[in-house]
Amino acid sequence: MTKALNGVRILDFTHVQSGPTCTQLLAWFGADVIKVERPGVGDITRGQLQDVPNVDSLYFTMLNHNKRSITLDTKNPKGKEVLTALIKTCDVLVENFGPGVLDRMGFPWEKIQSINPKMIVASIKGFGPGPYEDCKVYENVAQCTGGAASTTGFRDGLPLVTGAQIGDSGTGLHLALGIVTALYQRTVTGRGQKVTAAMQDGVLNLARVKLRDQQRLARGPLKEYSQYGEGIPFGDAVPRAGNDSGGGQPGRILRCKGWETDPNAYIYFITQAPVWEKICDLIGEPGWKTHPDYAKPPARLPRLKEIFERIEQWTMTKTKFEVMNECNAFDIPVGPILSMKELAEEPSLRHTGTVVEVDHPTRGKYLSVGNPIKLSDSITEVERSPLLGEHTDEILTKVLKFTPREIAEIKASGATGQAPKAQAAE
Ligand code: CAO
Repeated sequence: MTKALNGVRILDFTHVQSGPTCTQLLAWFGADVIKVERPGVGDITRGQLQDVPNVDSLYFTMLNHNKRSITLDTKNPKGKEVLTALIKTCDVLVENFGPGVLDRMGFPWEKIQSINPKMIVASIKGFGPGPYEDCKVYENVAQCTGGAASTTGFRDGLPLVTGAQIGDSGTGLHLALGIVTALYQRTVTGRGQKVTAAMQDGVLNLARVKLRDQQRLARGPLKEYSQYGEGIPFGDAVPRAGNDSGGGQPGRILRCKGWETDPNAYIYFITQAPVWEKICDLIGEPGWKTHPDYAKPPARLPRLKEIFERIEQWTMTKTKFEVMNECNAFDIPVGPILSMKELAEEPSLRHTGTVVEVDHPTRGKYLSVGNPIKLSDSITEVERSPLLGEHTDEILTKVLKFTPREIAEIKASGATGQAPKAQAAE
């Protein structure tokens, strides 16, 4: 079966997490992704958080499926020739180097355009143009500078970062959309273009509802925030809201049976207005359906603490899965707090390919997250990540079509480093 992006070739200059997330998605949709890595070193994550000595880490393998790897020293003159050949043959160059790196390498936008006017150059940087544009950025820096940390956590505690990688993987997702959009526009214009996604911008986009609340705050207190019901005044910036719902339907995390020993025996419970009467019946408070203090959403807002404490008395008598089943029978939206262990073992996620087992020549079998985006006509097959430089010869010969003599010169120059490990082992 053909894949959606068959025929698209990506020069993948990405490293760490944000860029690799983007190119992995494109590879899953069928693009030929050629990852260019520094000889002997490669993507730094190969060696970070290693759980098995001298084996590509899970950090690397889980972000670089379905790619080919070529080792290339792009500061070596022969390496620059190979890079030029890659630019000629690829449709998109994706990079998330520190600011100015591509220019210092001798490949600014103008030069890339002169080599291949159809090339799309897609970049992730920490910040867009402005006072911080030259700064290097990692995940938590982006979460803090994009408005997520100031609005996450409890009012009386520190700002918090979230485990979801909204700065790295979130921006990778944004960039992937920019790339396919530019590819689509190129079918009309015939031209490449620059696509940039700044991590600060990506996080702010995901924290959009908090900028909404910032403006609402100018017109009065945020009534769905717990602190309103607790009579605590608001300041001039959106406060941290704990586990309050970010939408118009109040919600909280509540204890379930076993919470004393299980750190994940909790459920997110939403008191959605259309199902309020069903909630009242379920928890044994039918009188609240008509009582003026509880019947209508505005009357409930100052009483949310008391209401959720009463609901929690009920959830604590059941496991999180029992609450899930009983509530969903009445269309009441709830979310059990699922641990990574539970997700890894969940059969339905294995069935859809969202959690996949992958075999790797030096690591053996490991679990990964597959493609979360499902296309009915472009099925994702998750293939293991490449060993460092595994496809160097294949790319020089079959993609770039260098002659044996040219390849010998390239190798003799040291541009591709020493013989790749995978081939040495063969
Ligand atoms: N051959 C030769 N040199 C290479 C090379 C290759 N194949 N690949 C990279 N290099 C060189 C670069 O040319 C650069 O050299 P100079 O600084 O001399 O120009 C050098 O490697 C370092 O590149 P870098 O600045 O990208 O890497 P770093 O480890 O210093 O910084 C990071 C890492 C992530 C902070 C930075 O790349 C960055 O800010 N990226 C943009 C934001 C981003 O994506 N952050 C998320 C990372 S995931 O948490």
